[in-house]
Amino acid sequence: MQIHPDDLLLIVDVQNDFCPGGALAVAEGDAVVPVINRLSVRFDHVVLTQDWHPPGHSSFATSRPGSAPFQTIAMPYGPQTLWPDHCVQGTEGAAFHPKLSTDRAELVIRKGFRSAIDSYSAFYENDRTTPTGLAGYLRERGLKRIFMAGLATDYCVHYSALDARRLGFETVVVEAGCRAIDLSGSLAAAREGMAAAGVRVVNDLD
Ligand code: VGL
Ligand code: ZN
Repeated sequence: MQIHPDDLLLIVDVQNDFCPGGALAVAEGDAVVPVINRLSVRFDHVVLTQDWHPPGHSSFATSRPGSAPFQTIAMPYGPQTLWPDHCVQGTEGAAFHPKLSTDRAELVIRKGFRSAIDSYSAFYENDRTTPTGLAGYLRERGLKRIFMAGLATDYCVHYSALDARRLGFETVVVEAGCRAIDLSGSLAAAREGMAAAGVRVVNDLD
């Protein structure tokens, strides 16, 4: 696939807590780093997202006595998976992987910083209506096609890709630069959902 000057690479949540040894480690999460570094030099526009929760965030199982991580609970905006405490603002776990090239990023979108609401997507919080501002940024800059990679395929990449399509962006997910949490079939469901929404899922860019 030909990369154009007005294409964007969106690098999703490549943070220590999603890598081996981290609080919500994704299997082989750190394997995306060299792939993404190789991809990012080919784009004129690079944006990073950073999961950025206050201590005691409502998506943390520890904020609800009697609940356990990976359990699903009802929130006012719908079902929500509870997670181990992760990506707490200002901690090492919330920092980008030390080998991730971040210098060329023109914007870092932080998300999940409202205590009462989780945020998987780079565009909207989990209520699907509170925007992060990314769509406005991309529109004002005239960027229309988004390539995505990062962590995790079945959560933040998946939700970002669906929202990107809903907002009318051409969307390509590069799977070589992604790894999944895969909770009870969530990876297969994410792949199906992305295909149905018109997201192009490719293994790698040649
Ligand atoms: C993510 C679960 C909780 C992700 C973030 O980046 O995919 N998953 N917070
Ligand atoms: Zn999170």
